[in-house]
This record gives sequence, structure tokens and C-alpha cells, in this order.
Amino acid sequence: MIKALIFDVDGTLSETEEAHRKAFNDTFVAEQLEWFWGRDEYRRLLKVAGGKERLRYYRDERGETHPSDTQIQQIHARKTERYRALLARDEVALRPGVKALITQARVSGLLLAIATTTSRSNVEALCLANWSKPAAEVFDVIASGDEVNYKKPHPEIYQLALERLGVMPEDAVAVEDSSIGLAAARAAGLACVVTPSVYTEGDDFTTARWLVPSLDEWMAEFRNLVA
Ligand code: XBP
Ligand code: MG
Repeated sequence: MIKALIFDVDGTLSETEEAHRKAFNDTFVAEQLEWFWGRDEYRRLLKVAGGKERLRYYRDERGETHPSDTQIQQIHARKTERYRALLARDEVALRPGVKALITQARVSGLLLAIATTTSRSNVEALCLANWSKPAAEVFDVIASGDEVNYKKPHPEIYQLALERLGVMPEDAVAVEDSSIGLAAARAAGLACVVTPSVYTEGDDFTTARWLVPSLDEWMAEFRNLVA
């Protein structure tokens, strides 16, 4: 029987990427930066995990030197503020099956963790919007992008979550929506269930143990795993 579930956040718990994209674009306007990320552009840029890394990658790709790395830190901080405001205002809903799976996992005595590229404050905003609780009251362990040196597809974030859980990789399952998240989970030795999201539909998920449109459709498998 497995002991823990480790959840990705963006695209997995919720379709948050449109709110991230809007927060980036609003910040570009506020910073008088003539950048705009349309949906196709953003899909391509999502292959770079992490907002700061994505901003630096885009600048470098355009052969520009402005904004500097220091300015990118500030732009990203402003984007995070904007993202939190959007979540508080619009209430980005959880994906189908997420709440039920988390409730069922608790009933079955499992530990619950987060392994995300995004920052801790964004996890808090999502939990407050959807559970009306701080993240630590929903999850036992939270490993976020601001705590690691290397972002997904590097396994560091999953290794950190496993270490904090005190669980071996073979005793846990990762829940992901993207090929880079899946690669990170697999590199940490975890089996992974993938629910593709609007921005990751069509990615290569051949190394996933399970591939389902939504977590609703994984519930029967999950019950077998904890039976
Ligand atoms: C997905 C991401 C994130 C968000 C932006 O994270 O790549 O970088 O797009 O978040 P995950 P920040 O799927 O691992 O949750 O701007 O806060 O970095
Ligand atoms: Mg994701």
C-alpha cells in the first residue's frame, strides 16, 4: 500500500496558467515593457519551468539585455502580487476530482505533499481560495520552487518533498500535468499519474504509470492502491 501522494500545483490542482499568463502580461504593461505573451507563445515558454527563469529565457532569446537579472527579480515579485490578487478575485477552481481524491487520501491515512515550481505564496493563495485554509492545513509537506536550486525536470523538488515526508519513492505516487513534471517525478523514482491540462495536452507522457483526463477517472485505481 502506498503511503503518500505528492501533487504538482499549476495545471494539476487547478488550471492556473491563464492567471499566471495574465499576471505576466499585466506586469509587462505596468513596467512599460513591450512584451506580450499570447497563448501559443506561452505554451512554448512553459517548457521553461519557473517564472523568473521563463523571463530570463525570453529576454535572452530576443537577444536583449534589458531587463537586467535584478530587474527580472522585481518584475517577478510584482507578477506574483498580481497573480495573488487575480486568484483572490477570480477564484481559480480546482480541477475535477482533486478535492475528492484529497479527502479520500486523508480517510485512507495517506500523507499529502506539494512539489511545485511556483512559489510558496502562490500555493497559499490557491489553498485559501479553494479550501479557505492555509496550505499547511491541507498538506503535510510543501516543497516549493523558491526552496530548490534546480527546477523541474530536475528531480530536486520531488526529492525534497520525499525527504520531508520521510517516505521512500516506491511508497508514493506523484500527480502531474506536464512532461517536465513527469520527468522530474520519474527521475526521483516515483510512479506518476498524469492528467494533461490545457497547456500540456499533446505532451509526451509515455513514462506515466497512469494517464487519465481527470482525477475523477483515477479514483478506482487509487482505491486499489490503498486497499
Ligand atoms: C508550473 C510553472 C510555474 C508557473 C509560474 O509550475 O512552470 O512556473 O507557470 O510560476 P508547477 P512562478 O506545474 O510545477 O506547479 O512565476 O511563480 O514561478
Ligand atoms: Mg504543472
